[in-house]
Amino acid sequence: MKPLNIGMVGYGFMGRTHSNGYAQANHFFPCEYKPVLKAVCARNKEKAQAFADNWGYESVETDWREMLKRDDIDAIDVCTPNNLHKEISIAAAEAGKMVLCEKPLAMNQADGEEMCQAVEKAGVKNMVWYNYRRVPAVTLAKQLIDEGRLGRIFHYRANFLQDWTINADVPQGGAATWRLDAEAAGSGVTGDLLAHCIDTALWLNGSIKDVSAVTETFVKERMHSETGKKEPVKIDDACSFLCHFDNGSLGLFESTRYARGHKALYTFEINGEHASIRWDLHDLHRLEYFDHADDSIVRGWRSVHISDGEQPYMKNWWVPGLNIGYEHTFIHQVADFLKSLETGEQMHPSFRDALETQKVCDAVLDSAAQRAWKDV
Ligand code: SOE
Repeated sequence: MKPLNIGMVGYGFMGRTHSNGYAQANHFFPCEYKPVLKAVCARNKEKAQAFADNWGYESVETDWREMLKRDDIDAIDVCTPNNLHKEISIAAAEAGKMVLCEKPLAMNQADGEEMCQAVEKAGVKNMVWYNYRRVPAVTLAKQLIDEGRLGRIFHYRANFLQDWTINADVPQGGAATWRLDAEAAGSGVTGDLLAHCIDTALWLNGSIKDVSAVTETFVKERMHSETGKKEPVKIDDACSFLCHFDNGSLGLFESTRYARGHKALYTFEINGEHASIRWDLHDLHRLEYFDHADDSIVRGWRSVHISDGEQPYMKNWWVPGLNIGYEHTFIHQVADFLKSLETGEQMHPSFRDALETQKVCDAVLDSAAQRAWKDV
């Protein structure tokens, strides 16, 4: 087996999901390439060492620039807050490393464009961790749409609802709450949650032409972990937008961190001329499917349990009837990346694909700020 030596920058929640993906992929998806956990990099050496010990990283670095100098590292996994994605990704590409970057790609479209140019100029493999594409039920939705089973698409509806920032005492900034700090995150729910919905939508339903959005920041001031003072909150707590897709369908998207009772409810529904599909992250191994061609006396929504070997990814897992979950999306993403190294095919979503999502996010935020429709 050929080693793929990984150097990871950052070690938070996403560091864990990716590390698990690297550890598991070869067990279930045989491939020429095998990830080797060479180094994890973080400013706090003790914490990085504890992470390395837990996940089996061979070494620890405290300066990512030092990691880029190492000849024993092939790929850099960027798991930092969003404001560091650009600098690290560009430097990694210039050092000839493959770059696997957490979502969203960048703080904005201009930065994303520079990142695309850097990886393309260096000719290095790249991908962005929009993991929900690789939920088997979502991949099956793609297959059904590509087979034409839905026919002409009329409506695309998506929500991503959470409730973890309702308490005004949650600070902005800091390891666990940098997503509330505009300096670190760029935006709020738009870049964090809607970006997932947009990535899936562009993949399933094609490009978005224009958007009309509204955002709200419900808690106007929060303690900043760096200054220790209450500072204005500059991220969007909630964002909803309407859009036209280039295929003529209408889109309706909503995201918030203020939907009491919802921790991470990502749902979408797509209505076509012949059939509709809907999916719900809290029941992620099911795809609901309504086919108008069914015999009318039994016509209705089917709840398809995704565990059969003929369904995407499932032949590599247990036996029919036994389902898999959230962490497997990252295992699938690693497995597909390793396969792309073997076949030489382009991995998706690439930096370029993720730039398309970034463009929609920017248009959404501009639209909300200017109270106007915006072309993407
Ligand atoms: C935010 O709470 C978050 O962890 C996102 O950052 C992830 O991308 C999403 O998958 C789950 O929610």
